[in-house]
Amino acid sequence: MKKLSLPTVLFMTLATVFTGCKDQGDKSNGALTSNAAERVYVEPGQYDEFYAFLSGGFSGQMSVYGIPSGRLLKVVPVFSQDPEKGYGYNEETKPMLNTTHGFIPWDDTHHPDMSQTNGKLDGRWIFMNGNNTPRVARISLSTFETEEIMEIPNSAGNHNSAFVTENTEYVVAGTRFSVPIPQKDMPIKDYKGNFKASLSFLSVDQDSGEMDLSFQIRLPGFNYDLAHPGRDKSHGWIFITTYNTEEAHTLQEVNASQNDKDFIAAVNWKKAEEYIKEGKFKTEKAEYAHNIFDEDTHMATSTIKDEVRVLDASELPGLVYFLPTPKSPHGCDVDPTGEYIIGNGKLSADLTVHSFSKMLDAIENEKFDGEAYNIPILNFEDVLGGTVKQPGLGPLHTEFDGKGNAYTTFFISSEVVKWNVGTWEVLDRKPTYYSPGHLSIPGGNSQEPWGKYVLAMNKITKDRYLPTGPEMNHSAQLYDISGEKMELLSDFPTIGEPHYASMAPADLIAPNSKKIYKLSENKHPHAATSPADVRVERDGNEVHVYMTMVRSHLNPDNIEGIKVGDKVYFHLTNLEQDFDVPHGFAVIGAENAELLVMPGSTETLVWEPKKVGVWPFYCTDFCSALHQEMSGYIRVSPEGSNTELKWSLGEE
Ligand SMILES: [Cu+2]
Repeated sequence: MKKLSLPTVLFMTLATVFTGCKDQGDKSNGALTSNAAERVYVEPGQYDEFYAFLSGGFSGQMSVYGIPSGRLLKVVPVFSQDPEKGYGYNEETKPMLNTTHGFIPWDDTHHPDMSQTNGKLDGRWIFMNGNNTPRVARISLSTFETEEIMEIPNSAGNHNSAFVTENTEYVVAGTRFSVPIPQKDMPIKDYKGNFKASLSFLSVDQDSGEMDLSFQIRLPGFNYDLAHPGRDKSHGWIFITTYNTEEAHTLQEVNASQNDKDFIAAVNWKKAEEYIKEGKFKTEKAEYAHNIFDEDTHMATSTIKDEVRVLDASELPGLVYFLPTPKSPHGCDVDPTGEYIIGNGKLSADLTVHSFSKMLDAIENEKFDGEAYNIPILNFEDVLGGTVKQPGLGPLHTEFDGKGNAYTTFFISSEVVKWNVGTWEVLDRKPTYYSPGHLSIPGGNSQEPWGKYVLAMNKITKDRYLPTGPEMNHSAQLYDISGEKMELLSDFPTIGEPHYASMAPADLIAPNSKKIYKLSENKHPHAATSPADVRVERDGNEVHVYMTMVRSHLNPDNIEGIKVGDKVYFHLTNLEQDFDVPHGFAVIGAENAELLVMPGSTETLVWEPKKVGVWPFYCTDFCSALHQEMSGYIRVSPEGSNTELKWSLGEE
């Protein structure tokens, strides 16, 4: 066994001490003031002031909460199949989960980021990463549906993603793990110097939101963790934390913690655009899927693309610089002015803050302290903007309130610490229950935060709720940060493992929320928008049922002439034109899920009956007083029988 380094031993010891529960805090709810309840209470019929969009971590989805109440408003399926909504099970959305590895019905979501205009949140879309099979999704904040998924080639572990630049020019996605590029069969021990990393720039169409993989930057074979685009004065740059600059391929917990400092990579993407214009890229073969949900037809298509433009940072001067940052930095956060870049060194006693203007000055005067793979390393002292001395243990992430303060989560010492940007003085600290990862302030990673609340997303819940077996749902905690001191207001359980959350004022989102899909605009090729369109058609052993749904019947509700061995496509159109009247559809023995069809739209469920009989189907979503009557029968005859194909509604 190799010798453990001192910082690692220290980290492990502290982890044991601090991730215990109860004994370190007050067993009460931790709220300081008696009116905390009033401040999170939203009266029946009243609305929350903010939306919070939380990644679902290993659930693969995004959950939407109201803040300050902590009420769960919706779970939006993104990378995982969702039987509740039929997402990834119905014929329309299956192509959304297509990749070059095949149909991948799950992923690990980490960082939702909202579109911005002039450095301010604009409430149009949320972009979010799939960590495992590298992908970036775009979710509409009008329909609250996933409209697009782009696979990221030459990447492995798309953790460092998805980050939106100041005018949503790009969504930036970096690889966590370095790998052979292109992938090939080679010994793992030959990692060092041979594995490489990619940073992808997905351009965004400003009308449709559609993404395109514009180019990639090839980087040395370190691990790339988190990033933030510059803003205001640093617009045009993106800052990315690295770890494992040791390029270790085994026992990383020891071998990737040897160097005193890793790096923040400062990437000049405006320079990258110039290089692209000058043709300094290589076009490389790389297959990746691009999946789009069409707004008019409500059907997704998956296209496999096969090329990417690559800029090599080791060959193109001025593209990337390394800022030495102690010690295995995790979060990388940029303050609202764009001047300060905060490196949250997981194993570091202090928080290191780099200065953007000092960085530019150091670059101009070539104050370099060596290079890594031909990329200049800037001198630590020359770029240092400030140090927050011993603010806590295990810093992970920082956000800003727009009033000159920063808030950092400390995983090991389980707390949120408020400090001043500029004097670097610690102003306040409050415990979290327990071990927070990210935190979020509405607009807290933009030029214009709404510094009223901070939400800490805790990894460990332990004794905060009634026990629910060996696992407790992760917990979020809401703090009021409008005053000088933070005040803990409430706890609420979350879904999966929320990493980051994007929060925004309700006024920015709610007015644009879609109420219905207009039936007159339904362009689904299998829609039945009137009784005249209702029919059943056979084509060999494929049967297509064109069915409508309206309170409180399915049309047709009697179908005969189906045989064992048939493949039945139920195309359901919801004729309702009222807000919040979806109808569901389920049929016995279906191997997929239900359908949940929104007003005015069409969805398709495939059913392969295996047993002879007369089988019921029904509406799953309680829609009217006569919802229980919203059902029908389908008769399945033996294979080869000559039962006549017929369908009806209301015939005796
Ligand atoms: Cu119904």
